[in-house]
Amino acid sequence: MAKQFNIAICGSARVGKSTLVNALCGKEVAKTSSSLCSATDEMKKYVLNRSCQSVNEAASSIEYSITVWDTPGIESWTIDNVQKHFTKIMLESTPLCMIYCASPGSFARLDQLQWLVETCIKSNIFCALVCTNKYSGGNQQRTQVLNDFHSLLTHYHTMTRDEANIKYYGNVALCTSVNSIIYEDIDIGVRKGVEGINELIFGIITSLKDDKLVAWCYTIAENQLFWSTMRDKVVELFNISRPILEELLQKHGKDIARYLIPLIMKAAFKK
Ligand SMILES: Nc1nc2c(ncn2[C@@H]2O[C@H](COP(=O)(O)OP(=O)(O)OP(=O)(O)O)[C@@H](O)[C@H]2O)c(=O)[nH]1
Ligand SMILES: [Mg+2]
Repeated sequence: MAKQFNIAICGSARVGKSTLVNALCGKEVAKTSSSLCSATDEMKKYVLNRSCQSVNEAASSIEYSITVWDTPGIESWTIDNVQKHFTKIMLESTPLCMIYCASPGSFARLDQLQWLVETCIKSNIFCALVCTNKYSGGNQQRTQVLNDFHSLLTHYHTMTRDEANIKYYGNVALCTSVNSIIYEDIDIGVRKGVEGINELIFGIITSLKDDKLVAWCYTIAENQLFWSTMRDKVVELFNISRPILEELLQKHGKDIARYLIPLIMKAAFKK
């Protein structure tokens, strides 16, 4: 039977939750919308089934089933709404990670976020608080969102690292800002490329362990850009032998994730 994992994506309406899911997975799994009506008006789930050859026993394979829950963008998230949706996800199985999205200037709902973060930390669910669509508001608004995230998270853990625009709070949480797709404002001649996605994926990799780490790697397995850009960092983090990697690369070609994930698995379970 497949090992089951959940990932919960939460946040207000139209902040860029579905766009972030697609950017992380490296393919279109979630429907997005530029209209003012919510594209995600009910709880959506995307199931990713992966199987991998066990590194130790050549004959057996391990199955992972990861469900990404894209929660509806509720206009005015009441605490009841948040609790109802999140409790439903928790009942299915404990999420390995909760990703909370807020865009600059989006209605700050810190009281509900506090409940969410507290619930996650108590249940050992890693929290990634993300300022999405970072160029959609001014610098000041973006800083405000990040400051709110920071002050909330410091209630639960001191900040332990600040790297590549990501603040880490032990192995319980991180916060950062991203631009999931190209941002363009023709009127003022501004164009910004995708930012922070690879770093966020890598940040979550450094924060998870064991099966949760493997499940996260499978979630983003098809994100070729991540694996090709961040390959060296991943290799360094898990102390993977470069000659072995080169040999596999020659044999199997470009699908880096296919052979790198089993090596990550081996390293993760050895630790
Ligand atoms: N340039 C840019 N646009 C973004 C980004 N994130 C979201 N958008 C745009 O913002 C709009 C809403 O994005 P969605 O991903 O549908 O937002 P959502 O939170 O899933 O919305 P609902 O499901 O309706 O609550 C879309 O037009 C996206 O293209 C981003 O990082 N950069
Ligand atoms: Mg959506």
